[in-house]
Amino acid sequence: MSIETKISDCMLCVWDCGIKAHVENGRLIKVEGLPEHPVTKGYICPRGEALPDYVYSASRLTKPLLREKGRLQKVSWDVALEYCAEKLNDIKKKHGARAMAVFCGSVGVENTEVATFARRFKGAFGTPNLLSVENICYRARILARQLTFGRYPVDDPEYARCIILWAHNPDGARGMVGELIRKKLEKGDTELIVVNPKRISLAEKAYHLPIRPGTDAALGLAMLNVIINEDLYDKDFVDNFTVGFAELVEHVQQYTPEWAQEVTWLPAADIKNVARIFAQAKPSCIIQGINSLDQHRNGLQNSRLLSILQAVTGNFAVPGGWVEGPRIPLANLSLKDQEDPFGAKDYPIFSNLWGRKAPYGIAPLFPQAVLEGKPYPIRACIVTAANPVVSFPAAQRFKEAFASLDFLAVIDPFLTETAEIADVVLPACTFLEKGGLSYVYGIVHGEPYAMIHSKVIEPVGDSWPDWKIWSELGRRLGLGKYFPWHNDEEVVDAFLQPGELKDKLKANPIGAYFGEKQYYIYKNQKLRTPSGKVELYSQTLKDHGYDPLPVYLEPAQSPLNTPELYHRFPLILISGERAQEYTHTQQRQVPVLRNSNPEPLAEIHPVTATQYGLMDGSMAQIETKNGKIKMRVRTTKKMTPGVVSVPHGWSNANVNLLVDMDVFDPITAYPDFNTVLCSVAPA
Ligand SMILES: Nc1nc2c(c(=O)[nH]1)N[C@H]1C(S)=C(S)[C@@H](COP(=O)(O)OP(=O)(O)OC[C@H]3O[C@@H](n4cnc5c(=O)[nH]c(N)nc54)[C@H](O)[C@@H]3O)O[C@H]1N2
Ligand SMILES: Nc1nc2c(c(=O)[nH]1)N[C@H]1C(S)=C(S)[C@@H](COP(=O)(O)OP(=O)(O)OC[C@H]3O[C@@H](n4cnc5c(=O)[nH]c(N)nc54)[C@H](O)[C@@H]3O)O[C@H]1N2
Ligand code: SF4
Ligand SMILES: [Mo]
Repeated sequence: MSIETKISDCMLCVWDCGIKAHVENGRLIKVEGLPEHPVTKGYICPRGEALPDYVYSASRLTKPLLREKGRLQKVSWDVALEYCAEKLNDIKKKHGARAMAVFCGSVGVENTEVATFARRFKGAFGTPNLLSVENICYRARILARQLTFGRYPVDDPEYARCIILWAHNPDGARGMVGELIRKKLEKGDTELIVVNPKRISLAEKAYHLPIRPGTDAALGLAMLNVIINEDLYDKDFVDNFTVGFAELVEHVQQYTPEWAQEVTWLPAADIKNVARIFAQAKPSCIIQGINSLDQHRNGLQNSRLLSILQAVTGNFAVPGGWVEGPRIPLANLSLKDQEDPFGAKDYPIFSNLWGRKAPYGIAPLFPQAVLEGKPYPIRACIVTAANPVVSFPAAQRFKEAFASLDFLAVIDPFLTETAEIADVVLPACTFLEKGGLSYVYGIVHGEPYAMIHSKVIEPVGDSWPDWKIWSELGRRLGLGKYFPWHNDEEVVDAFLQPGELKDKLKANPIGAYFGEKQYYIYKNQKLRTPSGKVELYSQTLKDHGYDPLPVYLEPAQSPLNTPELYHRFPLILISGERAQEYTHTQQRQVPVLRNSNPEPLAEIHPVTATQYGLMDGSMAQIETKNGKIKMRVRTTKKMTPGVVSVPHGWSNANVNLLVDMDVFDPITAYPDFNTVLCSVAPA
């Protein structure tokens, strides 16, 4: 018997935690954290610990599947790929290359190989249409920060004296950040403020503001009102390094804490206190959650507000504030598009900010392109590393769109709900079954760190690495010259140009830093905004017809905006708080994780539950104007009365059947996953 320990990292989510993988006779038996990893320092979450059960899950795909006589049947790679090539060629002949779209999910955003090969393939095939979860996640905050700072700084909480967890619960979504904050609280070296309709566990030790969902802009504007009128801003920074302060001063006068009290359900006194603590602590750091602020009809402006709060208090590019790191110097393996993807011209800031082109189209417009042929018909799609039939809003319409295509292929290690309706399913191996490159900077935290991730086990069954699937499909379409690679090492070499970083990574199995965080950059260089300074007032937004300074917009569905709807649906639904057992729609098949979190639970305040005839543990029907689902109730005093929090990613009770796409942020096309009016009743 031989047990080997391999050093690698977990690529199930953005953290890329260092791992020690114990392998017995070629089989993964145990995974532990890697204490020597300088960023993750031995941390892994329950999903990381469960990796052996995940890779050997009975529901792994082990052979390609092809739909024959209505049913998906196992076939050889040759048969599956030949079929794909034939169909794709047909569609190209009939409708042009742009009638094919590639759809890439969250794993793809975080995994360089998965995303890059999807992009390279669509370029080689000749379609501009790459759709991505970045159409509903994260890109909006990047844009908001670029519009303000010319670059994308991220939170640097380690040195902060005041942290605001704003629409974010790190215990589910970013476990390591939760640990860091707890350590800092124990040492007494930070204040903690939590802005969340739920009293999350970290809120027990914090100044908690249980805000009405969707009213964060009102809070942010009122905080600015206090900070400016009480002279708590950083005068030196504002005078020397920003533009638009005079306009901001005038603009925020209307947004008093007393006004915000009515809108947010938060006492004016608390708003004032929190503004003072945040401005005076120095350095201060807002840790912004993603869903509830960006995924809103006013999402980009919400994110802009947080940038402005960081800026006027002098917390940009300082240790403990927001800071940017260098970009990893990788070869660009994407191919140039001949035209813009669909939707680009309707969302010009999202698609092309100052010549920085987004590499993808507008995914929320996908059902319209397929079902109505607008702006032109999409007839084929290859979905990789995504499960949009469950994960996207207006799930029913997305499903209808996918089902009505002339050709749908899915590349995934598992038979997802999206794969179940495909013509062809191509089994990808997981990250543990291939070598690759992993790096984290820019996604979640400011550590510019990379690793050549080593292969831990051989691919399960007849699954293949993503690069190989795209390359073999490319070869069958006569596009082989774009895919000259034959193994994992050649692919890593293609990303890493010869040079210092490549040598360092090859010499260090644990990985290496590729640069340092960039503090005080504004002092000796112009920022990459048109003015060269921090833009509190955005002329770019104004030129495009949007508000140059963030304003408050009442949620699209609300007691004030839609009183009739409110009469039928008197509660506010928020969705998608993360659980540490699961990534979105994944891992429900892993027994140890499922035992720990067996079913979706709707969280409701006990008084609200009683009002609607529900008790802890009872089954409820949750209904919105879009549909209904059934789910058990968990009553908790942690939830603000009148608010219902529902997890996402459960196919048997899919909250995205309740969420629609009527409400787009006009700048980013992001849907609204929160602030949906709902009712609850015993099921
Ligand atoms: N375990 C796990 N981790 C993950 C993921 C996963 O699927 N599983 N997904 C990753 C991805 S892709 C993403 S985008 C991130 C998401 O990361 P985040 O968006 O930060 O998600 P959470 O922190 O879980 O949830 C958001 C919190 O906001 C609160 N909230 C809801 N509505 C509002 C509102 O209107 N205002 C305010 N102030 N608060 C509100 C909710 O109560 C909840 O506690 O997580 C990442 N991390
Ligand atoms: N209501 C509501 N809906 C939401 C959210 C919410 O908060 N509320 N959050 C949204 C957000 S922020 C996001 S990012 C999306 C996520 O949406 P998706 O990306 O669609 O969700 P996942 O379930 O993570 O799908 C990833 C798929 O990749 C597969 N996979 C894993 N490893 C590999 C690999 O190496 N190669 C390939 N080819 N496939 C692999 C997994 O098996 C899984 O099927 O969900 C969104 N949906
Ligand atoms: S799933 Fe868990 S162990 Fe894996 S990278 Fe994410 S946080 Fe780390
Ligand atoms: Mo996301």
